[in-house]
Amino acid sequence: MSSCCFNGGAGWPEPVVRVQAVSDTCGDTIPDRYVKPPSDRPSPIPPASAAGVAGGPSIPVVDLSMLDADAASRAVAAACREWGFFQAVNHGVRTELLRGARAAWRGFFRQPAEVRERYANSPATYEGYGSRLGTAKGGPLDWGDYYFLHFMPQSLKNHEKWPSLPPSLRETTEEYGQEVVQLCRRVMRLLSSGLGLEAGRLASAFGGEGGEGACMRVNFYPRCPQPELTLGVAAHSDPGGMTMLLVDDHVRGLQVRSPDGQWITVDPVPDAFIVNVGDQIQVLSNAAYKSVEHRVTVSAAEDRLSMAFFYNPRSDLPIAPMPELVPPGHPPLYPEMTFDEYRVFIRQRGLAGKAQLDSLQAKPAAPVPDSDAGSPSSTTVL
Ligand SMILES: O=C(O)CCC(=O)C(=O)O
Repeated sequence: MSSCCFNGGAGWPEPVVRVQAVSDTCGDTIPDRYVKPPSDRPSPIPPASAAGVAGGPSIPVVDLSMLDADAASRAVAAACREWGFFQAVNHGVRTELLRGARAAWRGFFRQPAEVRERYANSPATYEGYGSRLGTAKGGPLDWGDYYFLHFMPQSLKNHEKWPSLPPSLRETTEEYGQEVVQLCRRVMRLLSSGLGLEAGRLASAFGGEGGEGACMRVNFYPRCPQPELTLGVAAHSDPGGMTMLLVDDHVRGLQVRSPDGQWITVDPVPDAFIVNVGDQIQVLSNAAYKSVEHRVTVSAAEDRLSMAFFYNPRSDLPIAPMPELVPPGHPPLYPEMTFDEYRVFIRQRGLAGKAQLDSLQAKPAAPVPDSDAGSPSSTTVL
């Protein structure tokens, strides 16, 4: 294989192979490292309208332009209590901006390998162009490359670490991030009201507007000759506060665990955001809102791009169930832990569906030493 496929060194335990290069060279058979155990493999994906149009279960669609704020808050809260996910339409982020951001990032993944490799990431910070999560030598790999960057706090944001090609990317990503942060703040107010709390309560638990954290992972899933054997991202819940996901309108891939435990394929509504609750909001809401497992399937016919914008609490604030939500006479469901501590906890145990959060339930928080490379505040890529 040519050197363009590798990013040797840089702190990884073995050379990093770009999935784009594997897709171009592997023919009809994917390498073993990408093959999932039978229990994790996706079942055949039904054709595009089967879930939505044929009336199968699906994540709710919420129109955020509703004038009645109580109705909007009830709809968002109901979706997050039951599914932990919804699609937000009329969300206020300009259509030309989100289409421009998607196009700019597609443009990056179409750059020649030597341009992309200028931004190759390392496990110390994960910032930049990457192809793996975790540092276990010989560990399983997902069928996807990604780009990870920080947006907030300002002290972690560095445009120089964002791709300079295509030329529109930095400015478009900056504008896009600013509008998505406004949307996150609005949804936080709806989520607060939906818990019967004052609208700013969740935001203050996150450190107040301006104190929050935000980062973005742009995923690129190349075409895959054996999509039934692998996943673009293995099952996980998001460790942070809330995720605003923008996906390709015409390629399906996201699967969400339904309330009755089935994997449901999401039919994307064009230009909608797929919003989901992360572990920190599950903790703060004392499990009223659910941080639900999801995963990504890949396609033999088309590549797919998605942009996951993670909106998080300030990383050094203690996060615990809000006392107003803990029934008298019952202990809170989770121990107090900062988001920094939680990320270290996850990094030490690896990604395992919902296992991390479940393992914390009703147990005292064990102090977790940070033995990994890099600072925990800059390492979460999920
Ligand atoms: O690509 C998708 O649809 C979802 C991506 C995702 O779950 C993630 O980046 O954490």
